Amino acid sequence: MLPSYQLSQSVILPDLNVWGTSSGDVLYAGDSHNGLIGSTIHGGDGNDTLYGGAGGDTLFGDNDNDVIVGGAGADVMYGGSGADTFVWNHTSETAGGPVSHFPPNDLIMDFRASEGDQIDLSHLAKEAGAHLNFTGEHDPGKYAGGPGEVYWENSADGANFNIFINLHGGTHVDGTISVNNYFSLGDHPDAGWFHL
Ligand SMILES: [Ca+2]
Ligand SMILES: [Ca+2]
Repeated sequence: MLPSYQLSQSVILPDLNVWGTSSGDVLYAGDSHNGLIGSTIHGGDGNDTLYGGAGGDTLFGDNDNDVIVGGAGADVMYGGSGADTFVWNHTSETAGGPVSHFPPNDLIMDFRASEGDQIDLSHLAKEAGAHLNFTGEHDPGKYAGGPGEVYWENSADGANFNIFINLHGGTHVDGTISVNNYFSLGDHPDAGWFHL
């Protein structure tokens, strides 16, 4: 049985399981075990802000409008109900880089555009030296992207949308984020999914 703690606001503990309260919390995963083991954080009710640690964390916003920042490591994120925002501050936080490489990518499990969920990549503009722009579905005949391009394609098994971030143009993909398509109900990534 892993330790579990009930937290009030803005508490940092090196724990593996963190539960927020029924109001809006700011919760940070600890980097215990040198970040090799990720944490599990539940925001609970209220508009919560969740920060993952260095490891591969499992983050649940739960009810209401949450902000979820996985940080480093391959994180698995659930926004829960409400308009949730998934934030990346640097392409290195996307963990996977090109999707064919290990470790696996960050994964949003329950993205619902209809609830107002958003993927916030606006902090990557500085890294790119320019604003990012969404260019839609990847054209398989086109191997090189332009600078600042964000585009998507279906994963080989059809379960996920893989979203690619190409900061500087050319064939090198700087970051990859995956979104499970179970809740998309035939929808696919479009410009409205992103804050760029
Ligand atoms: Ca919440
Ligand atoms: Ca993390």
